[in-house]
Amino acid sequence: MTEHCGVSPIKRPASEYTSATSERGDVVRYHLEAAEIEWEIAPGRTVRGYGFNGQVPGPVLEANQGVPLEIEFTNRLPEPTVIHWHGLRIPAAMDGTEVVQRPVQPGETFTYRFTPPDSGTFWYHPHFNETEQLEKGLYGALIVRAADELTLDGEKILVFDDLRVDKKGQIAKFGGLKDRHNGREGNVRLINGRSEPELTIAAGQIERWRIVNASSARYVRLSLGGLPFRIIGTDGGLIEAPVTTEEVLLPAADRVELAVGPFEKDGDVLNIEDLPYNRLAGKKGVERFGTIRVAPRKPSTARVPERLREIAPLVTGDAPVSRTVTLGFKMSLRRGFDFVVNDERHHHDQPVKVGELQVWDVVNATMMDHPFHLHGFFFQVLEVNGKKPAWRSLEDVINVPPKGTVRIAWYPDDRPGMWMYHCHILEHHAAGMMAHFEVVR
Ligand SMILES: [Cu+2]
Repeated sequence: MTEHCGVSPIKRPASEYTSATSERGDVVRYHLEAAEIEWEIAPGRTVRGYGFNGQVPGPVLEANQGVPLEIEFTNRLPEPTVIHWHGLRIPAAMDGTEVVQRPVQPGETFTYRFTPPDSGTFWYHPHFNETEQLEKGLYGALIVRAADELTLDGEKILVFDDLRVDKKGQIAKFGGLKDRHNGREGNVRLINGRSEPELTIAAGQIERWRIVNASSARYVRLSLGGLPFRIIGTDGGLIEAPVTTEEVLLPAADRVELAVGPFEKDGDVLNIEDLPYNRLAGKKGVERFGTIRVAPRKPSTARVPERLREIAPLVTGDAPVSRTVTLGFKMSLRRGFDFVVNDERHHHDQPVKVGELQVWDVVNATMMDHPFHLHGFFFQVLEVNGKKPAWRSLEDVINVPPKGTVRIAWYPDDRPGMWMYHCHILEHHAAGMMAHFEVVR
């Protein structure tokens, strides 16, 4: 059973559309509407925010690998917006950024059409005035399921966020240069739009938890009561083998899939915590996102396989670095400072050719962490500061440590058009730490 704020896809006869059939069935259709809402962050406590279909997070969009999706989007906000499908390897024209489409104006409707090629945990969010629109609540999870999906005793889809609430109990105004520098972190921690909720899991059972960090800037160093859990997936779906750990770091925009449990004792309460992490933008202590209450024991049929998937390495041995991307910081007379890529705000990078393997060194020339996000393509991490990662995975977000270098490899398959990469601390992206580039045939 999946626990989330469920909505059913709007089913219409396939004959209304030309591309309405596929090997695995009809097109799945959704309607999304962005509008101002009263967002209840805790019982009896509301803030004026933005929501999709009247809720935060927006509805979980359920999709099947290889089955076309159509999302008819209507903008009822008082400002333009555009929706980015974070992590999905879809055509450039559907990527939902201002470089591939005219923003959807108030009152307008735009229909996104694409076929998700990969199973995994993805999310959707605006790619216009993000520092305001995401903070106000515009985000949601998009789950793509494989035909032979790994199912455990249960599933939870958990979108983490932090919100800064002011003395009047409303979403705080943007904090100027300090927020522009550090990224906005909040004083209220949310799971699925609610402040510190209690989740339940039956003793003896193992659940699949799909987690998205939708925070503007916060790095969540996740702990579940200090007890071990297994990482089974990351941005681009399952990893090759489960990894047992007691904590996992989720930079802003990152995703992780966990096998959680079994817990032994009915009635136990564990904290879902964000452990201290110093990303050199103000240190925080241990902060609670929610709790887990262990419910009465239930039988378990879950089995987490020792092998989850094979991921073919993109690079074996030494491969020449084809590009260096430098994330930097620069003083500015007009704006105080800028965040830049290769010395430039909103950098226009060189094109990339379809079929030509890319090996990029992403260099962090600054004194703080930056989560690097590539649109539309997964990459494999070859090295972090010269060291091979402990396991192979497909990623679209990776933390680049201060004064550090992350070497990634990715393969531009035949999806020409304009793409982008940027820091996913939304304030840094807005301050210029982004680039667009063309994939050409
Ligand atoms: Cu950054």
